[in-house]
Amino acid sequence: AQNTVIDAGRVAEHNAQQQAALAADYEALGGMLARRGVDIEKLTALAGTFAVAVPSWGVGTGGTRFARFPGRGEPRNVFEKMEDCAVIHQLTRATPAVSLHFPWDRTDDPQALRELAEGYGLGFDAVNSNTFQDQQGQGHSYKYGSLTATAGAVRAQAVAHNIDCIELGKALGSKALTVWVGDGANFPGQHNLRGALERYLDSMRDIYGALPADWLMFIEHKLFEPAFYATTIADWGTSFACATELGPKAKCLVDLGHHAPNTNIEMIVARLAQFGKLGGFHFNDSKYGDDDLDSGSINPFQLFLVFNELADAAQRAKGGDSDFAPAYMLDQSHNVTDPIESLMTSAVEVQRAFVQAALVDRNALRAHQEANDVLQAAQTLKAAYRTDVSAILAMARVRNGGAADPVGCYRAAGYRDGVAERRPAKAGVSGSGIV
Ligand code: LRH
Ligand code: MN
Ligand code: MN
Repeated sequence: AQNTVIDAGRVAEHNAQQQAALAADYEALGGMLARRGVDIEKLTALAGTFAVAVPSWGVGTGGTRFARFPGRGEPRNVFEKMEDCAVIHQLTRATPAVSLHFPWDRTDDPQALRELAEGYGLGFDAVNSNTFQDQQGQGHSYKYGSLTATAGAVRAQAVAHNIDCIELGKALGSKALTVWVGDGANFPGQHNLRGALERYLDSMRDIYGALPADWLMFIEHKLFEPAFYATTIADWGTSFACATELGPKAKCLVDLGHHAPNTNIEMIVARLAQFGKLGGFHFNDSKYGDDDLDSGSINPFQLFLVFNELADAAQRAKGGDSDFAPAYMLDQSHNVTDPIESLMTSAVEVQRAFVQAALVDRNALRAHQEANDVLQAAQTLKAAYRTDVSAILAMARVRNGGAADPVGCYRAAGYRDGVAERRPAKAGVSGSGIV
C-alpha cells in the first residue's frame, strides 16, 4: 500500500462534502459537451493520464534578489522536500515525479531517498545541475563562467559536476539531465561571443559522452540574467543548434519565463516539435522576465496555446514519430504564497490547459484554415479555451483518490501547522537553496 502524508480518511471526508456539488457541475458540463459531440468521460479519462513534475526547489520559499521572507515549516532537506511533494501528488494526483537540483538536493544515501519516494508513489524526472553558483569547498569559482569558462580547470570542474549529477540521477531512476548555465557576458568585449559557445560545446560533448543509453539531455535557454549583455545560451535557436550538434540524446527545454516579453512561445514549441528537438518544459508564468510565478496566473491563454501546439504535435506523432513525449515540469519560485498551495494550483492549471487543448475541434480548425475563414478558426480555439473544465479536473482527481478541491482539503487537514511544529526553522537555512 502507498504511504500517504495526509490521512486518507480526511480526503474522503472532504470529497464527501463536495460530492453533491461536483456531481451536479459534472452532469451540467457533460450535457453541454454532449451537445457539441464531446464525450465527457473520454476527457475525464484523459485528464487522469496527465502528469507534471514538481521542482524540489519549489517547495521552499524562493525569495527575490532583494529579500527572502521564510515561510513556516519549510523543508530543511531533500527528505522533507519529498514529503511536501507527496502532499501535492496525494491531493492533485497529477504530480507523480519530482525534479531534483544538485547540489541543493545532494544526499549520501540516494537509495533511502528513492525508497522514500517510491513509498509515496513518486519517481524522479530530470535532474538539474548547478554551475551558476559557487558551492562551499569548491576548487574553482564560476564567477566568469562554468562550461564556457576560459580556464580549462573551471570547465573541467563544471563538467565533472554534471557527470556527478548523472551518477546520482542513475541511482534515483532519473532518465534525463537538464543543463542551464548562466554563463555569458555583462559587457561588450568581456568575452569572444563565438569562442564562448565553442567552449560550451566542447564541455557539453564531454557530458553528453557520459549519458547512459536511455537518457536524454535537456538544454535550457534563457534570454538574460545573470548575464545582462550576452548570454551564451540565450535563445531556442542557439539551444537547437547545440542540441543538433551534440546528437539525438540532446533536446531543448522551454522554460516559459526565459523569453523576451511578447515572444510567441507556442511557435517555438511548434518549431522544436517539428524538428524532433522538443525535450521538455519548465512551466511557470511571468509578466516581465523570469518571474517564476504560478502557471496560468498571468497569461493562461498562452499556456492553452502551448498545449494546443502539443496536441497538434501529438496527433501528428501518432502517424510517425511515436516517441514524442516531452517532459513536463514546473519551475516556480514562491515568495508570498504557501509553496504547496501554489504548486498544487499550478499543476491543476497546466492540466486544465492540457484538457482544454484536447477540446479543440481539430477537424473544424483545419477546415477553417483551409478555407481561410480566419474568424471561425480563431473562434474554434476560443470555444475550447472558454470552456470551464474544472468539473472534469475535479472528477479525475476524485476518481484517482485525490481531492475535489486540493487547496481546500490541504487547509482543512492543517498540514502547514503540523510541519511548522515538526520543522522549527534553523538559522541560516535557505528552504529552496536559492540564496
Ligand atoms: C534558471 C532556471 C533553471 C534553474 C532554475 C533554478 O532561471 O529556470 O531552470 O535550474 O531556474
Ligand atoms: Mn527553469
Ligand atoms: Mn528560470
